[in-house]
Amino acid sequence: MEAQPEPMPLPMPEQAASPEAAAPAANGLYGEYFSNMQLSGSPVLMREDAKLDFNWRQNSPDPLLGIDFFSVRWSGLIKPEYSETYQIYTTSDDGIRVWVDGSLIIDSWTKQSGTERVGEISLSAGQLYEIKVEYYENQGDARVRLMWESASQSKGTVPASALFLPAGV
Ligand SMILES: [Ca+2]
Repeated sequence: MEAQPEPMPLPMPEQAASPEAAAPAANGLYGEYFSNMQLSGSPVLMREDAKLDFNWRQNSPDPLLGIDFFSVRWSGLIKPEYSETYQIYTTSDDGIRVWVDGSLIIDSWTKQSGTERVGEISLSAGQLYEIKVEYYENQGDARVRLMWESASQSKGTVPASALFLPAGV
């Protein structure tokens, strides 16, 4: 009997060869924009936002929306660098609420101008946690920013490198 020929390794596409293939591919969060303040009905705009650091002032995020009375839901995953308690901060005009890993850590669904809020959660380095941010603009100025801080990390906007689109987007 002849020896079985060595099987030829097939060239694999880059993605299939990587164990990370199932992981979210792109950085940022997935934004659904609604032309009302209640996140109700179908979003009029869906887009990827690399990070949440917007100051729309008295303008609109997009011509599809008005300058007032809109709302946005961002969803995706957040990956911390350290195993520590994190402070999650928002600055928003107007209302905001933030869930991380299913916990509502900031709950400020109210009319307000440029107010900072903070919530706290313990996270483990390198793990992907679900994050959801809901926001609405009533009238006048509109802004929203998502920041974080921990013992090893100074306060700053959560960078795109720590944010991932939800699966299936
Ligand atoms: Ca406002």
